[in-house]
Amino acid sequence: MPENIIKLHENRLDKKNYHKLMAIDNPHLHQFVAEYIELCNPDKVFISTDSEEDIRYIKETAIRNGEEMKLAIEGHSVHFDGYYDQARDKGHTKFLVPKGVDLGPNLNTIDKHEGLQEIHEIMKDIMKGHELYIRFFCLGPTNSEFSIPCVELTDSAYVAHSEDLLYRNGYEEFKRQGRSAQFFKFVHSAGELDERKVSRNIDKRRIYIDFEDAVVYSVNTQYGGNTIGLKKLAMRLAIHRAAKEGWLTEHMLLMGVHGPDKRTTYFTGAFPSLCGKTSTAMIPHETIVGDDIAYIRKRGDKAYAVNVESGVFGIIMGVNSKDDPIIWNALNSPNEIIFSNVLIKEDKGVYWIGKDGDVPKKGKNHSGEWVPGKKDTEGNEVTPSHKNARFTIKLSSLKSVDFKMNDPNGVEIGGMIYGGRDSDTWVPVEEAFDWTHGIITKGASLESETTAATLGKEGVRQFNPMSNLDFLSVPIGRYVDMNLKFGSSMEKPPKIFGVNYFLKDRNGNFMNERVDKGVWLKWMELRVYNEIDALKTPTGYIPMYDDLRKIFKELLNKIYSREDYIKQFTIKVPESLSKIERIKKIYETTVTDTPPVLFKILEEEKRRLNEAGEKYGDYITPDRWEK
Ligand code: SPV
Ligand code: MN
Repeated sequence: MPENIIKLHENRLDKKNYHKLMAIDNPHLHQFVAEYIELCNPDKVFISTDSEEDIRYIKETAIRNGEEMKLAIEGHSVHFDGYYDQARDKGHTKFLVPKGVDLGPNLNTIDKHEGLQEIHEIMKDIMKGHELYIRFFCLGPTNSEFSIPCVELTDSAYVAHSEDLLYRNGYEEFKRQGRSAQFFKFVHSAGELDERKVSRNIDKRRIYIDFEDAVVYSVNTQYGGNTIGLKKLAMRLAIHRAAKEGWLTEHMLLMGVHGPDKRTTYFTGAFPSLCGKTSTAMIPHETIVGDDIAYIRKRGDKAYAVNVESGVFGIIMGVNSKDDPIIWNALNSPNEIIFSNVLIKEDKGVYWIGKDGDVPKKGKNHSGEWVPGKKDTEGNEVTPSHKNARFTIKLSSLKSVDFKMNDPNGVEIGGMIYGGRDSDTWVPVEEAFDWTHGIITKGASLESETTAATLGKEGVRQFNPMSNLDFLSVPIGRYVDMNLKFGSSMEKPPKIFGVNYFLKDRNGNFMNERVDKGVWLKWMELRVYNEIDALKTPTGYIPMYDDLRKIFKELLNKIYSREDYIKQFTIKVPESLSKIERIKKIYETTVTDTPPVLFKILEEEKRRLNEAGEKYGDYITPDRWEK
């Protein structure tokens, strides 16, 4: 290792921290760390091992420096992000693209040289007056073909603490892998803080991703989705790596659905943010492996998946004791939890939109002191908690955690689910004809109405292939092709399903209750083994009424009427055709490398819909398909 790097570490780190860093035999790591200590210029550097003592130090520092505040229940704390720093900033999240590389027109990019220059300028001395925390983690279970070691440099104890709840420790893994570690690197600074301890220079908020060197930079922001490097930032690096190596990185939950005779069938599920992914993964009666990101690999003729994370950064809005009893119990017990952007009451309890009980008369939230009716400077009403307010918790705090959650082999996947926020087109659950049909008409055709998880207007229908658009680091066509290839080389790939929890009637009311998704899961589980029959429609296989009635009764003790079934499972020919046209147009015009089979499959679907429409009319009730 060059002398100057050793010297720098000797100068900048105290003895104890120096030894902790040097215990990892990886000159590339030492050099990287040295570079950013020099550039960001923190007052102090803390190297965290996997020891309880080091982890406790970070946790306590977050409280001591005011980034988190203790709450009434043991282990609970709260963190606030700035009023305008409440969601992922898509506009300022960009890929640093080397000359000659083209990611297509849908991804946000900046020339690598120019971007690095800009971000390095912003980072100069940015940690002055701050302590830098350096942490090591492992994405995926340790000691597994899925493992990816990561190092995070951050001057936010809140970010470092969050990562402790969300990821598996990796200091020992770094020591084990030594010089052979192919690791991801993250540098984050919250930048200058104001008196409320929130990032002051939001205008200089930047999140730049260098997939070539596997580095992500994030500055002048605190919101987890912009700063927790191992989450969506690492995901972009992993998609790039997966594309090169022939596996998949997906924005997917991973869960065990429990079938007859103690059978467990594992499903992945892709849903855009705020569309029911976490609450599906934590549904009563089933077990959770993960709620957000999955790595999927083929072994023999089977597909296996792991949860990249070991905790949940989940949306809290709407969590209540009836619909989400598992999350509810965890959130009301003495666990280690960070609440972000909720309302703190005088008694140091918390409130969020949709929680059981009355809205408090006052409290403190991301806008400061809060009372009902409060308006912000633009005249918009300030809700008690932000719609994108979150809870951060270890999966091991949930009673439904699946026993294979840390299995280095992953779990074998039986089915893959795609679902978006769709008020008028898809039926509540439908099985694709086969892998190619599923990837194209369910995954690659996914659309969803926008939500508060990203900055900008809500309720606008947007194209979001595999719910992964925000995180893609390869051109869309190539990504769709990777998905097609993954399953088409398998004799019996996982089955693919489309679900829609958000179907509305003519009056704009939801047609289903939130708990109904449990029924769709049980139906899909049985379909993986073809244990029940289904009706063939132009868009896929839909359930038979008697099967659903039985599952509704057994699972929810609910009478499911034929009338409801008919309304929910009516195939809407005009809406389905418009959707195909919208999707086709996107793949024809804005995607530059669409695999030709996509157009063929969409044309076939269009022909089936037209033929059925001529025969049965625009709105085709399920009894038409009955044999
Ligand atoms: C999402 O928005 O999809 C999340 C949270 O899971 S974030 O980390 O913001 O991506
Ligand atoms: Mn997500």
